[in-house]
Amino acid sequence: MVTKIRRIVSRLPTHIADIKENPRWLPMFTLGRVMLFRKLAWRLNAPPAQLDLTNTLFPEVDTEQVAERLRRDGLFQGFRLPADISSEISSFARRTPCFGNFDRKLELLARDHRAAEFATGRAILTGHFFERVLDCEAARRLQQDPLLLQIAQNYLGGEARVTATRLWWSFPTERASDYDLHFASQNRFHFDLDDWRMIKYFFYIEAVDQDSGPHLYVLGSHRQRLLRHQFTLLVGQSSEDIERIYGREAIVELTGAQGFGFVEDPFGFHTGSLARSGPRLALEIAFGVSEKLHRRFHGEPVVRSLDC
Ligand SMILES: O=C(O)CCC(=O)C(=O)O
Repeated sequence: MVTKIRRIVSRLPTHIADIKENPRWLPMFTLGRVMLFRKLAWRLNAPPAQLDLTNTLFPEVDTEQVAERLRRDGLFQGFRLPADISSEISSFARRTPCFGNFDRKLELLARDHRAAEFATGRAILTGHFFERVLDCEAARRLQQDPLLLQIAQNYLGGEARVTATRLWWSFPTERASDYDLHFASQNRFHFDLDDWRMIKYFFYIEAVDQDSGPHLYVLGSHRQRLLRHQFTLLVGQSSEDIERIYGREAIVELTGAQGFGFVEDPFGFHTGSLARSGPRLALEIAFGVSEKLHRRFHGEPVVRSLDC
Protein backbone atom coordinates (compact mmCIF):
# COMPACT_ATOMS: atom_id res chain seq x y z
CA MET A 1 0.00 0.00 0.00
CA VAL A 2 2.77 2.43 0.99
CA THR A 3 4.58 1.65 -2.30
CA LYS A 4 1.37 2.34 -4.24
CA ILE A 5 0.87 5.69 -2.51
CA ARG A 6 4.51 6.57 -3.17
CA ARG A 7 4.05 5.77 -6.86
CA ILE A 8 0.95 7.97 -7.06
CA VAL A 9 2.68 10.86 -5.27
CA SER A 10 5.82 10.59 -7.42
CA ARG A 11 3.64 10.97 -10.55
CA LEU A 12 1.91 14.15 -9.32
CA PRO A 13 4.42 16.64 -10.83
CA THR A 14 3.97 14.90 -14.19
CA HIS A 15 0.19 15.10 -14.04
CA ILE A 16 0.32 18.77 -13.02
CA ALA A 17 2.66 19.52 -15.94
CA ASP A 18 0.31 17.75 -18.35
CA ILE A 19 -2.74 19.64 -17.07
CA LYS A 20 -0.87 22.95 -17.31
CA GLU A 21 0.08 22.27 -20.92
CA ASN A 22 -3.37 21.06 -21.89
CA PRO A 23 -6.27 21.44 -19.39
CA ARG A 24 -8.37 19.07 -21.52
CA TRP A 25 -6.05 16.31 -20.40
CA LEU A 26 -7.69 16.34 -16.91
CA PRO A 27 -11.14 14.95 -17.86
CA MET A 28 -9.45 12.32 -20.01
CA PHE A 29 -7.12 11.34 -17.19
CA THR A 30 -9.89 11.12 -14.58
CA LEU A 31 -12.72 9.61 -16.66
CA GLY A 32 -10.84 7.87 -19.49
CA ARG A 33 -10.20 4.76 -17.39
CA VAL A 34 -13.94 4.08 -17.01
CA MET A 35 -15.41 2.00 -19.84
CA LEU A 36 -18.68 3.93 -19.95
CA PHE A 37 -16.95 7.27 -20.67
CA ARG A 38 -14.50 5.65 -23.02
CA LYS A 39 -17.29 4.13 -25.06
CA LEU A 40 -18.99 7.53 -25.25
CA ALA A 41 -15.73 9.05 -26.52
CA TRP A 42 -15.56 6.40 -29.26
CA ARG A 43 -18.97 7.58 -30.52
CA LEU A 44 -17.63 11.03 -31.26
CA ASN A 45 -15.29 9.97 -34.06
CA ALA A 46 -15.34 11.57 -37.51
CA PRO A 47 -15.33 9.36 -40.64
CA PRO A 48 -11.85 8.44 -41.98
CA ALA A 49 -10.44 10.07 -45.10
CA GLN A 50 -9.38 7.91 -48.06
CA LEU A 51 -5.64 8.56 -48.28
CA ASP A 52 -3.33 8.05 -51.24
CA LEU A 53 -1.31 4.95 -50.29
CA THR A 54 0.99 4.91 -53.34
CA ASN A 55 4.12 5.68 -51.36
CA THR A 56 3.61 3.36 -48.42
CA LEU A 57 6.40 1.10 -47.18
CA PHE A 58 3.77 -1.62 -46.59
CA PRO A 59 1.88 -2.18 -49.88
CA GLU A 60 0.97 -5.76 -48.85
CA VAL A 61 -0.98 -4.75 -45.74
CA ASP A 62 -4.80 -4.75 -45.83
CA THR A 63 -5.83 -1.69 -43.77
CA GLU A 64 -9.37 -2.91 -43.08
CA GLN A 65 -8.14 -6.26 -41.83
CA VAL A 66 -5.76 -4.51 -39.40
CA ALA A 67 -8.53 -2.26 -38.06
CA GLU A 68 -10.77 -5.31 -37.67
CA ARG A 69 -8.12 -7.17 -35.64
CA LEU A 70 -7.60 -4.10 -33.48
CA ARG A 71 -11.32 -4.01 -32.73
CA ARG A 72 -11.42 -7.72 -31.86
CA ASP A 73 -8.06 -8.40 -30.16
CA GLY A 74 -6.52 -4.97 -29.60
CA LEU A 75 -3.48 -6.25 -31.54
CA PHE A 76 -2.35 -6.91 -35.10
CA GLN A 77 1.07 -8.34 -35.84
CA GLY A 78 2.70 -8.81 -39.21
CA PHE A 79 4.22 -5.57 -40.48
CA ARG A 80 7.61 -5.98 -42.09
CA LEU A 81 9.94 -3.00 -42.55
CA PRO A 82 12.04 -2.92 -45.73
CA ALA A 83 15.61 -4.02 -44.87
CA ASP A 84 17.19 -0.71 -45.90
CA ILE A 85 14.89 1.21 -43.52
CA SER A 86 15.66 -0.96 -40.48
CA SER A 87 19.40 -0.97 -41.29
CA GLU A 88 19.44 2.82 -41.55
CA ILE A 89 17.65 3.25 -38.21
CA SER A 90 19.87 0.64 -36.57
CA SER A 91 23.13 2.30 -37.67
CA PHE A 92 21.74 5.71 -36.60
CA ALA A 93 21.00 4.28 -33.12
CA ARG A 94 24.43 2.69 -32.83
CA ARG A 95 26.34 5.89 -33.66
CA THR A 96 24.11 8.44 -31.87
CA PRO A 97 24.23 8.97 -28.07
CA CYS A 98 21.02 8.19 -26.22
CA PHE A 99 19.82 9.17 -22.72
CA GLY A 100 19.91 6.47 -20.03
CA ASN A 101 16.83 5.99 -17.82
CA PHE A 102 15.11 9.03 -19.43
CA ASP A 103 17.76 11.22 -17.79
CA ARG A 104 19.10 13.96 -20.04
CA LYS A 105 22.24 14.15 -17.90
CA LEU A 106 23.07 10.50 -18.55
CA GLU A 107 24.18 10.44 -22.18
CA LEU A 108 25.74 7.30 -23.61
CA LEU A 109 26.40 5.27 -26.73
CA ALA A 110 24.70 1.87 -26.70
CA ARG A 111 28.03 0.06 -26.87
CA ASP A 112 29.14 1.80 -23.65
CA HIS A 113 26.13 0.62 -21.64
CA ARG A 114 28.07 -1.68 -19.27
CA ALA A 115 30.76 0.92 -18.66
CA ALA A 116 28.09 3.57 -17.96
CA GLU A 117 26.39 1.30 -15.40
CA PHE A 118 29.76 0.70 -13.76
CA ALA A 119 30.66 4.41 -13.74
CA THR A 120 27.32 5.56 -12.32
CA GLY A 121 26.70 2.55 -10.04
CA ARG A 122 23.12 2.47 -11.35
CA ALA A 123 21.09 0.02 -13.37
CA ILE A 124 20.44 1.53 -16.80
CA LEU A 125 17.40 -0.15 -18.32
CA THR A 126 16.66 2.14 -21.22
CA GLY A 127 18.35 4.57 -23.61
CA HIS A 128 16.03 7.04 -25.31
CA PHE A 129 16.86 9.25 -28.28
CA PHE A 130 14.06 11.73 -27.57
CA GLU A 131 13.85 14.38 -30.33
CA ARG A 132 17.09 13.06 -31.91
CA VAL A 133 15.02 10.34 -33.56
CA LEU A 134 13.89 12.97 -36.08
CA ASP A 135 17.50 13.36 -37.26
CA CYS A 136 17.07 9.91 -38.80
CA GLU A 137 15.49 10.19 -42.23
CA ALA A 138 14.27 6.57 -42.27
CA ALA A 139 12.45 7.07 -38.95
CA ARG A 140 10.81 10.25 -40.31
CA ARG A 141 9.71 8.39 -43.43
CA LEU A 142 8.09 5.71 -41.29
CA GLN A 143 6.39 8.28 -39.06
CA GLN A 144 4.82 9.85 -42.16
CA ASP A 145 3.79 6.62 -43.87
CA PRO A 146 0.25 7.09 -45.25
CA LEU A 147 -0.79 3.50 -44.55
CA LEU A 148 -0.07 3.88 -40.83
CA LEU A 149 -2.25 6.97 -40.79
CA GLN A 150 -4.98 5.25 -42.81
CA ILE A 151 -5.18 2.38 -40.30
CA ALA A 152 -5.21 4.89 -37.44
CA GLN A 153 -8.08 6.77 -39.08
CA ASN A 154 -10.01 3.59 -39.85
CA TYR A 155 -9.76 2.53 -36.22
CA LEU A 156 -9.75 5.83 -34.29
CA GLY A 157 -11.67 8.08 -36.66
CA GLY A 158 -10.80 10.96 -38.97
CA GLU A 159 -9.20 12.99 -36.17
CA ALA A 160 -6.29 10.52 -35.83
CA ARG A 161 -2.83 12.08 -35.90
CA VAL A 162 0.70 11.27 -34.78
CA THR A 163 1.05 12.00 -31.05
CA ALA A 164 4.41 10.39 -30.28
CA THR A 165 7.51 8.98 -31.95
CA ARG A 166 10.17 7.37 -29.85
CA LEU A 167 13.24 5.29 -30.51
CA TRP A 168 14.92 3.53 -27.62
CA TRP A 169 17.13 0.74 -26.41
CA SER A 170 16.08 -1.66 -23.64
CA PHE A 171 19.34 -2.83 -22.09
CA PRO A 172 20.01 -6.07 -20.22
CA THR A 173 20.91 -5.45 -16.61
CA GLU A 174 21.21 -7.48 -13.43
CA ARG A 175 20.54 -4.64 -11.04
CA ALA A 176 16.97 -3.56 -11.80
CA SER A 177 14.85 -2.62 -8.78
CA ASP A 178 11.06 -2.66 -8.63
CA TYR A 179 11.06 1.12 -9.18
CA ASP A 180 13.36 0.80 -12.23
CA LEU A 181 11.06 -1.80 -13.80
CA HIS A 182 7.97 0.36 -13.29
CA PHE A 183 9.71 3.40 -14.66
CA ALA A 184 10.90 1.52 -17.76
CA SER A 185 7.53 -0.31 -18.22
CA GLN A 186 9.28 -3.67 -18.05
CA ASN A 187 7.72 -6.78 -16.44
CA ARG A 188 4.90 -4.54 -15.24
CA PHE A 189 1.51 -4.85 -16.94
CA HIS A 190 -0.29 -1.53 -17.34
CA PHE A 191 -2.63 0.31 -19.68
CA ASP A 192 -1.87 3.71 -21.20
CA LEU A 193 -3.97 6.69 -20.27
CA ASP A 194 -2.60 9.27 -22.68
CA ASP A 195 -5.67 9.89 -24.83
CA TRP A 196 -9.34 8.97 -25.25
CA ARG A 197 -8.54 6.81 -28.26
CA MET A 198 -5.11 5.77 -29.39
CA ILE A 199 -2.95 3.11 -31.06
CA LYS A 200 0.77 2.43 -31.00
CA TYR A 201 2.89 0.87 -33.71
CA PHE A 202 6.05 -0.90 -32.58
CA PHE A 203 8.86 -1.90 -34.92
CA TYR A 204 11.77 -4.06 -33.85
CA ILE A 205 14.74 -2.44 -35.55
CA GLU A 206 16.89 -5.43 -34.64
CA ALA A 207 15.66 -9.00 -34.13
CA VAL A 208 13.96 -9.72 -30.79
CA ASP A 209 13.73 -13.18 -29.20
CA GLN A 210 12.41 -14.36 -25.84
CA ASP A 211 15.55 -13.17 -24.08
CA SER A 212 15.91 -9.70 -25.55
CA GLY A 213 12.98 -7.96 -23.89
CA PRO A 214 9.91 -8.85 -25.99
CA HIS A 215 6.73 -6.83 -25.65
CA LEU A 216 3.70 -8.63 -24.14
CA TYR A 217 0.05 -7.85 -24.89
CA VAL A 218 -3.14 -9.21 -23.32
CA LEU A 219 -5.61 -9.99 -26.12
CA GLY A 220 -9.09 -8.49 -25.69
CA SER A 221 -8.19 -6.52 -22.57
CA HIS A 222 -8.84 -3.22 -24.40
CA ARG A 223 -12.60 -3.93 -24.34
CA GLN A 224 -13.07 -5.91 -21.11
CA ARG A 225 -12.23 -4.41 -17.76
CA LEU A 226 -13.14 -5.40 -14.21
CA LEU A 227 -14.71 -2.55 -12.24
CA ARG A 228 -11.77 -2.49 -9.88
CA HIS A 229 -9.44 -1.98 -12.84
CA GLN A 230 -11.55 0.98 -13.93
CA PHE A 231 -12.02 2.73 -10.61
CA THR A 232 -8.35 2.74 -9.72
CA LEU A 233 -5.73 5.44 -9.48
CA LEU A 234 -3.05 3.09 -10.79
CA VAL A 235 -2.71 1.95 -14.38
CA GLY A 236 -0.44 -0.97 -13.43
CA GLN A 237 -1.64 -4.42 -12.32
CA SER A 238 0.24 -7.49 -11.16
CA SER A 239 1.04 -10.29 -13.61
CA GLU A 240 -0.76 -12.75 -11.29
CA ASP A 241 -3.96 -10.70 -11.48
CA ILE A 242 -3.71 -10.35 -15.25
CA GLU A 243 -3.19 -14.11 -15.72
CA ARG A 244 -6.02 -14.98 -13.39
CA ILE A 245 -8.49 -12.61 -15.04
CA TYR A 246 -7.66 -12.97 -18.73
CA GLY A 247 -6.00 -16.41 -18.75
CA ARG A 248 -2.39 -17.22 -19.64
CA GLU A 249 -3.41 -18.01 -23.23
CA ALA A 250 -4.53 -14.39 -23.78
CA ILE A 251 -0.99 -13.11 -23.18
CA VAL A 252 0.92 -12.82 -26.46
CA GLU A 253 4.70 -12.52 -26.41
CA LEU A 254 5.84 -10.55 -29.45
CA THR A 255 9.14 -11.74 -30.89
CA GLY A 256 10.32 -11.27 -34.45
CA ALA A 257 13.08 -10.79 -36.98
CA GLN A 258 14.69 -7.46 -37.78
CA GLY A 259 11.97 -5.11 -39.10
CA PHE A 260 9.05 -7.02 -37.50
CA GLY A 261 6.18 -4.71 -36.54
CA PHE A 262 2.82 -4.77 -34.78
CA VAL A 263 0.14 -2.33 -33.72
CA GLU A 264 -1.89 -2.33 -30.52
CA ASP A 265 -4.60 -0.46 -28.70
CA PRO A 266 -2.61 0.46 -25.56
CA PHE A 267 -5.74 0.75 -23.43
CA GLY A 268 -5.32 -3.05 -23.33
CA PHE A 269 -2.85 -4.35 -20.75
CA HIS A 270 0.71 -4.60 -22.03
CA THR A 271 4.29 -4.42 -20.89
CA GLY A 272 7.86 -4.58 -22.10
CA SER A 273 10.09 -7.16 -20.46
CA LEU A 274 13.54 -6.99 -19.01
CA ALA A 275 16.14 -7.87 -21.64
CA ARG A 276 18.36 -10.74 -20.48
CA SER A 277 20.74 -11.65 -23.29
CA GLY A 278 21.12 -8.56 -25.45
CA PRO A 279 19.60 -5.12 -25.97
CA ARG A 280 16.36 -4.46 -27.83
CA LEU A 281 16.04 -1.51 -30.22
CA ALA A 282 12.44 -0.45 -30.87
CA LEU A 283 10.70 2.39 -32.66
CA GLU A 284 7.22 3.36 -31.49
CA ILE A 285 4.82 5.62 -33.37
CA ALA A 286 1.64 6.55 -31.53
CA PHE A 287 -1.55 7.98 -33.02
CA GLY A 288 -4.26 9.65 -30.95
CA VAL A 289 -7.14 12.05 -31.35
CA SER A 290 -6.15 14.86 -28.96
CA GLU A 291 -3.53 17.59 -29.07
CA LYS A 292 -0.11 16.03 -28.43
CA LEU A 293 1.78 16.80 -25.22
CA HIS A 294 5.22 18.14 -26.12
CA ARG A 295 7.22 16.31 -23.47
CA ARG A 296 5.57 12.98 -24.20
CA PHE A 297 6.03 13.29 -27.94
CA HIS A 298 9.43 11.59 -27.78
CA GLY A 299 8.71 9.38 -24.80
CA GLU A 300 9.72 11.48 -21.79
CA PRO A 301 7.30 9.97 -19.27
CA VAL A 302 7.78 12.00 -16.10
CA VAL A 303 8.98 15.33 -14.83
CA ARG A 304 10.95 15.34 -11.64
CA SER A 305 9.89 18.55 -9.93
CA LEU A 306 6.85 20.78 -9.62
CA ASP A 307 8.48 23.83 -11.23
CA CYS A 308 7.89 22.66 -14.79
O1 LIG B 1 9.01 -1.56 -24.00
C1 LIG B 1 7.91 -2.03 -24.25
O2 LIG B 1 7.75 -2.99 -25.01
C2 LIG B 1 6.69 -1.47 -23.55
C3 LIG B 1 6.37 -0.09 -23.96
C4 LIG B 1 5.16 0.41 -23.25
O3 LIG B 1 4.73 -0.12 -22.27
C5 LIG B 1 4.46 1.57 -23.74
O4 LIG B 1 4.87 2.15 -24.75
O5 LIG B 1 3.45 1.96 -23.12
